Amino acid sequence: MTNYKPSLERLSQLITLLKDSACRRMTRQLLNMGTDPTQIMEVCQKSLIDIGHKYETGEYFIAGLIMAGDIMKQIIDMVMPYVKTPQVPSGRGKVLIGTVAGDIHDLGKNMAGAMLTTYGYDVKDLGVDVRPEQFLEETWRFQPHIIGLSSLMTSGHGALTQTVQLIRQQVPLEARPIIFISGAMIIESVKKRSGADYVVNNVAETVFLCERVMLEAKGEQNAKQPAAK
Ligand code: B12
Repeated sequence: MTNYKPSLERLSQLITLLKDSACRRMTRQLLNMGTDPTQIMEVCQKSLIDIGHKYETGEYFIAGLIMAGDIMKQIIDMVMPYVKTPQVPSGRGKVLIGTVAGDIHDLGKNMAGAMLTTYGYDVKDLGVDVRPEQFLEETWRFQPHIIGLSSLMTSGHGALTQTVQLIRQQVPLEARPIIFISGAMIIESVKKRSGADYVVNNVAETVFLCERVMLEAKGEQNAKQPAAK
């Protein structure tokens, strides 16, 4: 068997070839070498997009998607403990997340949830196949600052739009959460049509935007407070 030097490029090839034990070995080697865990996750995400294309073109079947999901989950589990926990206090903001109705893809959502928890956010995860009414109910109960909706399939865009619009219609302006949408098939036009505030494409972007939203919210709160005498 050829011995390859550990590299992100090789990991990507191994994922695309669905070699699960070799992927685990390579991930372990990369982590031991001090590779940035978020870089490993980005490589995985890209490789899974390639696998999606192979499924579309008939090179891989549903079993390929299942194996890819399984490999991704194993790599996330190995990598997460290596994500450096910043020195942040807890209770930085409340984030409600879930995958929209009709969709059971959850790896990206779980990754985003784990990362936000690490960064001190209070995350409530509603799971997968979540109806718009469930998101609304939990918005009343949990009162999130941010809602993150995951939708990996084009067929889920209707549910995404319904969810955003239901929350927009029912929640009064002063309590209105910022809504993020995310997933493989989401493009800017979907954001416009749905009425969501932001599209996020990866976990780094998600954390960055949450920080920005919370800073802006705090700024507004301070502006409303009477100046100290
Ligand atoms: C793995 C996989 C599966 C696994 C999912 C396992 C799991 N537990 O999630 C299984 C096998 C179950 C599956 C099933 C199906 N799948 Co599938 N799947 C994929 C695949 C290959 C990878 C998805 C993935 O996990 N990516 C890795 C993660 C980390 O990336 P991500 O989801 O993009 O998430 C990142 C960001 O978007 C963001 N993010 C994501 N979610 C969230 C949420 C929040 C709150 C935040 C803040 C951020 C955030 O952060 C993440 C990390 O950076 C994609 C291909 C692709 N292009 O993505 C197809 C894909 C999504 N699947 C597809 C299809 C067609 C199906 C099936 C219909 C197949 C079938 N015939 O049954 C079923 C659908 C079942 C259903 N009703 O939901 C199509 C959808 C095509 C379309 N136009 O709609 C795709 C695009 C493949 C393709 N190119 O054809 N699938």
